[in-house]
Amino acid sequence: MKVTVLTGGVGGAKLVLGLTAILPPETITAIVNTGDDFVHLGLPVSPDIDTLLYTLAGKSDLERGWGRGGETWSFMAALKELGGPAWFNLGDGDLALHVMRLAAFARGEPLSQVTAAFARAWGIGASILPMSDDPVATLVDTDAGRLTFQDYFVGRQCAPRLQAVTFDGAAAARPGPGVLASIAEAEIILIAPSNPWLSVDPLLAVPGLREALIEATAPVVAVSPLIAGQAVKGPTAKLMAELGLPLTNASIAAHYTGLIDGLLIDSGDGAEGVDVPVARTATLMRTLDDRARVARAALDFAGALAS
Ligand code: FO1
Repeated sequence: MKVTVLTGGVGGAKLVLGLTAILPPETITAIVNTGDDFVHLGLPVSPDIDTLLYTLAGKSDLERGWGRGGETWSFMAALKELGGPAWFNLGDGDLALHVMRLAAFARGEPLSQVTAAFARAWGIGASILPMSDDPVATLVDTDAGRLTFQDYFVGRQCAPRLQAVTFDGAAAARPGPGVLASIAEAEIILIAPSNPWLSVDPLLAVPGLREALIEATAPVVAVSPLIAGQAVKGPTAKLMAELGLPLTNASIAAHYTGLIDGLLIDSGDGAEGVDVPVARTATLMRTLDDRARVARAALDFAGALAS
């Protein structure tokens, strides 16, 4: 059973972890958003890839949702003494990923290769594929102007009113190694409960990805990021309101129209206006059991759709 998941952010990582609890990790491929990536103090940071690496390696900080558990911050303390930028926190352990990526890039190695090396070093069996090895930068048009993703998300804590999201470099980006094959060969394809506009759209903006999903023989099931019209974490609901979209599963289904065969929604939610089949489970993922349950429900739903 080959399962391919399109994922970004913390919610996506939770679903992938749930999948690894119920399937052999080697059968799972995660195609990961790189639109959040940026260079900070000369260091290449890939937040969604790193969040997934930490989560699957059991190294993530469960409170923060990003970065390492048990992290120390002596680098940041020293940086602040020197008047360096304090708005984006680089933990002492986290720095190792960015430095190793920088060294890999200096050797001409692409993001996909160094990511696979990290996964191997941490004994991660699932395949973690960047959506592209080419640079794609999510830019957010707001009432405070056009912002880079991390400036919007971290620097300004998603406060500015969002008007549009664009993906600089997407038109010239090629799908990363293995990405199109993992969609074509999948028996089930899942879209994780990531922010559709900020974390999934960058993936769909890479030429060839959207088409591959449409042509895929596998059923495509999206897990709604909304529960009772709210997002579990992050700016999804605020962003939808600013885009003038109802905070409903119908808006999520409409966003994925033509791409998905089904939408997995929370047990307590309605499906009015959802134009694809729905299945329900308690989609809030706090514990590993929760993650496994949502993963199981998504796989069972996809299986039912396939038959
Ligand atoms: N998020 C924050 O809210 N504050 C931070 O200082 C911060 C630092 C950081 C460092 C490395 C990394 O991989 C992620 C980091 N994040 C931080 C989270 C990051 O902005 C988000 O995880 C994604 O970009 C959106 O999912």
